[in-house]
Amino acid sequence: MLTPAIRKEIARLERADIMVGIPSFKNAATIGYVVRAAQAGLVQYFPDLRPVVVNSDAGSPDGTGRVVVETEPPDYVERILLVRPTNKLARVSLTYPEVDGSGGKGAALWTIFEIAAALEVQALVVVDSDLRSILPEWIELLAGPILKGGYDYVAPLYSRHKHDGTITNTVTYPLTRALYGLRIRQPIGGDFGVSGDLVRHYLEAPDWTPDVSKFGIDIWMTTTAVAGGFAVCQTRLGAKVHDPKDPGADLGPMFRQVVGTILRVAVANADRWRDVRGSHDVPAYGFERHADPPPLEINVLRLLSEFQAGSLTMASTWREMLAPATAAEVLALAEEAGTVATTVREHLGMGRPGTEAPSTAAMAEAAAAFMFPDDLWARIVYDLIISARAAPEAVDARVAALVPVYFGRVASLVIENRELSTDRAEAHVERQAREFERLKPYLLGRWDEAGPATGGPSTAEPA
Ligand SMILES: Nc1nc2c(ncn2[C@@H]2O[C@H](COP(=O)(O)OP(=O)(O)OP(=O)(O)O)[C@@H](O)[C@H]2O)c(=O)[nH]1
Ligand SMILES: [Mg+2]
Repeated sequence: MLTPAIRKEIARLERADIMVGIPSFKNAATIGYVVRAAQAGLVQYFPDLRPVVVNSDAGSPDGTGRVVVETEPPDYVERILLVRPTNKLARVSLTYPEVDGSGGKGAALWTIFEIAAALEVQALVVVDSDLRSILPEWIELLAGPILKGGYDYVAPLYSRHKHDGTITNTVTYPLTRALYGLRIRQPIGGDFGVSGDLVRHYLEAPDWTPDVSKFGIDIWMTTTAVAGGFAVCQTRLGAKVHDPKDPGADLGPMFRQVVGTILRVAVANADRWRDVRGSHDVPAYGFERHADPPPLEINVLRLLSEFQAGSLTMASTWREMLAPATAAEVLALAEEAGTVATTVREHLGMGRPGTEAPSTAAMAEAAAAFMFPDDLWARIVYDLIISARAAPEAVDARVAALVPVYFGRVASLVIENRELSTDRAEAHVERQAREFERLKPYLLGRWDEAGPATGGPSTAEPA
């Protein structure tokens, strides 16, 4: 599956102990800094190991790969840090092939896994190419637990702005915690440490899908590690500053790929979560960090409007994928979202010529009447697991129909947290996660009711 060019690189490099893998797609503006930070981290913290940096690029037209090859070489790092490493750092940028016809971040990582396995690395560190807050220390923080602590999977801990990380806060964190019993706060953070053993396990996993080739990769890596019984820890990285996204504008496809993947993997791993009750803390590595992440603006009005608009076109899908009581509550709430959206528009005089776009805070204040309850959201997500088991072929369509409902849920959190500090907003994420745990019997009840005849573990083809 590797291209001849990649095979040639592997033959040239032969072996490595530690590898930093960087997936990219049109990141010419930011990847140079990430590469220099990775090089500096390898040279400073692991001067006795054989290090390699691999950029796995989508064939970006903006010259991302060229930036990687032309940025200051490792000797620059040796000069500024006054370190003489035992081994020369190798640096590669290559174009990854698609996996079964699908390209994306996950396909980029598949190539990174193949190279890491071929070079027999002990630790693989993966970092995003749009990071602005990465420091050399991150390489130690992500690889240290593997090389020194015997861990297999290192998930990041960041300080994120209270309105950032909405897919994490509403789905991947509470669901991973309630299903598998592990409080992994950033299961799709994008910056990870992976042991050589776990890399080989990934390459043998039978459940790679087109969504995993895209943004499903992060939750797939985390869940595959957890379900496989690998030793998992977290590491304190400070703030995550990167190209941020407004959930209403940018996150639709990412939501579908992440949530589609978490549902399919949940169905396949029912034996791993059926008997889990409650949850445990996951050990955290690294010194405490206090960092102020940059603020993020969210268009609350747009989220509410999309929720209401969704009810007009997707009501029948909502009724198919949700339990009758859940569907009725969602439809009533969508109507309310429409009413509140109208109030917000009138209150802020929007649509009149010459009026500026209002701030997140102003929109949230005007929409203060809107509330999407925690328990309803938890039952929705659980209903989707049941639906994914009963109709695996309908997962994509149903997760797409969930997007406006998710917008409603995000709007509610932004409104509720509009005046709160990051810590107080965090308490609401915890409250929601406890609600997922409390309602797990609801999931188990529906799962058992459906019985073994309607589905069972999926039978995905090996990748
Ligand atoms: N090779 C490759 N890399 C990709 C592709 N899409 C995204 N990436 C990389 O994956 C990393 C994460 O992508 P982002 O778009 O920043 O997504 P994110 O930071 O996880 O998402 P948010 O937290 O919601 O902002 C970056 O390094 C991207 O360059 C792709 O199609 N191919
Ligand atoms: Mg990013």
